[in-house]
Amino acid sequence: MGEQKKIYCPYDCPTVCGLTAEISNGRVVSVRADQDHPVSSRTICRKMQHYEESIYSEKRILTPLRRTGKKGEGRFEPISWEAAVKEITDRFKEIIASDGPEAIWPWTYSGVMSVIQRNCGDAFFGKIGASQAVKSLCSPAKGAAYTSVAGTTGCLDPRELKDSDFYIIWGSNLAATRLQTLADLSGPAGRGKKKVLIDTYAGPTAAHCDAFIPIKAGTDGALALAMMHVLEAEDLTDRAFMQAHTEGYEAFRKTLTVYSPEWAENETGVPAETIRQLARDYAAARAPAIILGSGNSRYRNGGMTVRLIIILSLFTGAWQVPGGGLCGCTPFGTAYVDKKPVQRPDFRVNPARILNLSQTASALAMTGKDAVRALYVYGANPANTTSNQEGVIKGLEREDLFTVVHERFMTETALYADIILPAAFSVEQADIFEAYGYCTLASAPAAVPVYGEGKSNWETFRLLAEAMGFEEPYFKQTEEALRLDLIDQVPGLSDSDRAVLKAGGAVSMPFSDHLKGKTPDGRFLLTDEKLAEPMPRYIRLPDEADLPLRLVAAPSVWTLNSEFRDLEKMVRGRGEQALIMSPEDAGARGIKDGQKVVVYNELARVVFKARVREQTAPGTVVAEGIYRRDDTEGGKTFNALLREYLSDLGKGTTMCDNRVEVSAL
Ligand SMILES: Nc1nc2c(c(=O)[nH]1)N[C@H]1C(S)=C(S)[C@@H](COP(=O)(O)OP(=O)(O)OC[C@H]3O[C@@H](n4cnc5c(=O)[nH]c(N)nc54)[C@H](O)[C@@H]3O)O[C@H]1N2
Ligand SMILES: Nc1nc2c(c(=O)[nH]1)N[C@H]1C(S)=C(S)[C@@H](COP(=O)(O)OP(=O)(O)OC[C@H]3O[C@@H](n4cnc5c(=O)[nH]c(N)nc54)[C@H](O)[C@@H]3O)O[C@H]1N2
Ligand code: SF4
Ligand SMILES: [Mo]
Repeated sequence: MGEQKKIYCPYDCPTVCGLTAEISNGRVVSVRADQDHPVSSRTICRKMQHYEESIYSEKRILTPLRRTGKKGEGRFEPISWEAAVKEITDRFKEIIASDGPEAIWPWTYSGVMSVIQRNCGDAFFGKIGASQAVKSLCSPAKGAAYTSVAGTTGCLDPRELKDSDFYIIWGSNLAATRLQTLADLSGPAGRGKKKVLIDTYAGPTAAHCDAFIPIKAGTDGALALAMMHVLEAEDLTDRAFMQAHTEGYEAFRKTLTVYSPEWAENETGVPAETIRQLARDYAAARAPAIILGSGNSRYRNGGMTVRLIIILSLFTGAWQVPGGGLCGCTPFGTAYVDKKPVQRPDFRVNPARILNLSQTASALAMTGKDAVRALYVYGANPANTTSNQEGVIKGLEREDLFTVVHERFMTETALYADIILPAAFSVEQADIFEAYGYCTLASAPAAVPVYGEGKSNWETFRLLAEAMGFEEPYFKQTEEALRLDLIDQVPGLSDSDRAVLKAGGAVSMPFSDHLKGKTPDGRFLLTDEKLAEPMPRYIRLPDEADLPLRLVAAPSVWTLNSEFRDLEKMVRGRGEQALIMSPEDAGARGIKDGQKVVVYNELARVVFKARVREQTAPGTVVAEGIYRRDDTEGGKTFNALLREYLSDLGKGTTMCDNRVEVSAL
């Protein structure tokens, strides 16, 4: 047996599972669930069970590369780090001199979620004065809505769900994205307790639930309002709680009379009787928990929808009892680790413009003095994760755009780079990990030397800073020194927990106190004067009438955004890019299960394989996962169909809110 070291899953997943890596001759030879981990000791997902295969994959990029072919063609030659750093910083200096620093746009999102590697680019690009970004790819609408109602109050840690007696899983595919939570609900803690899933289609989580309610995409606000209508009409609201702990209840409840279950049936496709029963079951429970995913926030009305669901979670006073209330994400409300020592907002030399990642195609199409002249992509794959894929690729093809991609694999985006820098894997870099779905904190030093010539984000920015002539001591630190410093600064840790983190380990943090409303006056805000829509109400999505179906993005159990597509087993298990549709919608178009179909709107035509499934909400078509462009017909994936709309709150993605039509190929 080789040496054992604790490592952590670095990906954008709520758990940050702990793994034990077996290390032999400086290489990871296997990984398994860390038996000491406060959340994930039982199991880790199938995707991470052979992490070593990704780390030492023959597909991994091992040296810096310079483009020799046309953009997108994929022809590169190896170059040294010295040459790559010189070429990048020479170009940056030229562009700053000719067009100003805002012509440089760093593009990063969630490839690596750990504190140092995710955030360190901000210091470098702030010092340059580069353009900034609205980081909008995931769930800003959900975050903004939660903050509006609950401020920085924490919500339920999933470990508290053992005390709940009724579960509504609302727009979350637990079997893919919250495996540990699903294990709890399906195990002794959840046995005999009713679990209701509300989603647009019966994904893999449905089999674990007692009831499944298919709902038309983007209409959850109507369901929440109708449930509150029933609670009011049948005198099931905890009025004393609402009066004492919320702001705006009396005015809001008067608006509920129009939202009858019959009205909501028409909007949502959920039968009025089902809505009534759900509201009654919810009110009858002592400690009901709403487990809220991000799905229903990714709409032009997503912020409002989330506000309404959070308000519903307050209506019966559930937040007062253990296990009752809302299990969203970020149960600790705010973060444990102060990011400022990593991001260094004080380095920023200008109030640079802020471009939205969900509108990258438009940003790259700007010309003249607004043109983006250099794009620096790290920890992200914009050619396949944001809106208007064709538009993004058109931008990446521009000969006058200098593109650097810091990556581990030859992604769709890397194919368009002028310079590719090889990235390190999480086990090869030091960092701190805040789980966004649990109250846990973890940290680990680098466990093995870097394979090939890869470098961490931190090391890369250090080299670039040196070549730019930046003298700040910040850029001279090692990531390991910074890691230890940051751990020293975490407030409220015991000495022993601090020692565990420094040595490499995970600690449990206190659960949030849900009733200490951390809003300005300690009360939850039903009405919020700071918003364009202070009074919550139903906002019907606009109907692009000629395109009758709404296209929804869902996660795959086999992959995580662009991650794990290097593993053949995952790619095979997942199969072809597929479109899940209801028998009604398929029948009306003469489409049979397994047949090839083309999904189209004014942006693109994309080929999928039809999967006709019962219990898919009519009018809604769903596709799981992000596919490789070269595994699809015509190189177009789901994201080619996404318009650049933004959500009502948080300027976030609307990746579930796009009208399309489908026809047999
Ligand atoms: N295996 C795996 N794990 C992952 C990911 C992955 O891709 N694969 N992604 C990771 C990332 S980046 C994130 S942000 C988290 C997300 O995790 P969660 O926030 O928990 O959300 P998801 O599990 O993605 O589930 C979203 C669900 O919402 C549904 N949905 C869409 N529109 C609506 C609607 O209008 N109403 C309702 N009721 N449901 C709707 C979708 O069909 C989908 O099933 O998971 C992370 N974990
Ligand atoms: N169709 C569709 N589109 C989606 C989604 C969907 O479910 N369906 N999900 C959306 C959501 S919720 C999200 S969060 C976004 C995510 O979108 P992105 O943030 O673009 O994330 P990924 O696609 O996972 O790409 C991350 C890349 O970072 C690289 N990487 C990993 N670790 C490191 C590192 O330490 N350093 C560097 N430099 N690179 C690293 C990986 O190899 C990977 O190629 O996608 C969104 N887009
Ligand atoms: S991807 Fe999610 S479930 Fe899998 S190991 Fe990582 S944190 Fe755990
Ligand atoms: Mo995400």
